[in-house]
Amino acid sequence: MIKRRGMLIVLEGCDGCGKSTQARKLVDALNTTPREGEGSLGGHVTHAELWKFPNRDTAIGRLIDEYLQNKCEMEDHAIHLLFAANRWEMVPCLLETLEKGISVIMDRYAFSGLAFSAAKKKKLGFQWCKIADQGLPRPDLVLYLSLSSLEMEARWNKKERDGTMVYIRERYEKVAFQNQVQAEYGKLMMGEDNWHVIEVNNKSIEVIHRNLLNIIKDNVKISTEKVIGKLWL
Ligand code: T5A
Ligand code: NA
Repeated sequence: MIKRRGMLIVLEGCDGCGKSTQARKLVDALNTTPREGEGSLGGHVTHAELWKFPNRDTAIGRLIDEYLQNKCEMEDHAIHLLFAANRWEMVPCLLETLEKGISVIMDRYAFSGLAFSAAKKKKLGFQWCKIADQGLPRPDLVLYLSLSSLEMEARWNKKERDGTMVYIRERYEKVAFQNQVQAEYGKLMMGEDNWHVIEVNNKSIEVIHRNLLNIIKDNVKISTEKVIGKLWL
């Protein structure tokens, strides 16, 4: 039997679209041995881990956390590079994990870095924003959860983080800004064969979950037989 690497699956979308909820459910589903007759992934994915960016637990991540909570200010280019550095510092561990055959469900990645920075009024420039993340491990799948502005805002008011409810809005949680972010994501997904857009308005958590699981199922064999690629190279 061929030893397969793990899959790298990224969830993207605006703030509050349900990435973290879905990421947790996907990891649980992939780690559960399917019962007879249930949608098995054919034994291709037997173990999965949940990862998240920004990773607020590292020294760089703590700076990012302060910035997002409006506890400090940072020049736009500088914070963009910190977000990218926060991904690069995890690359050796990420590659090792995939190599072991463990799949990674990633709650945000370089696409957030680009969409949020490029959406800023003092434009940093789309191409400039891309450079810092060029060469990162390229995801096998990007699952983009698309949510309307109206429903988005309602969700910000009942946000949970690490088991506790958070009522304070973070820096980017403004509708006009998020609309611009969605436009930047639109540019990013153009011509990409590994992106899937999932409309999530008025859909239950369970329905979206099954939708995502089916997409993974359709792609698992082909992904795990290929060498992991390099992003934007
Ligand atoms: N950022 C990030 C950058 O600028 N550059 C970068 O490089 C990176 C990586 C923090 C911010 O950092 C920016 C982007 C962000 O602005 P974050 O920590 O991922 O990023 O924070 P958020 O995206 O804001 O995370 P949220 O927790 O707000 O959003 P999620 O994870 O998309 O949503 P989730 O799952 O927590 O759900 C939100 C609420 O909706 C409910 C949930 O129960 C919860 O209350 N919900 C549903 N309700 C109804 N129907 C459904 N189907 C639902 N699914 C979830
Ligand atoms: Na989240």
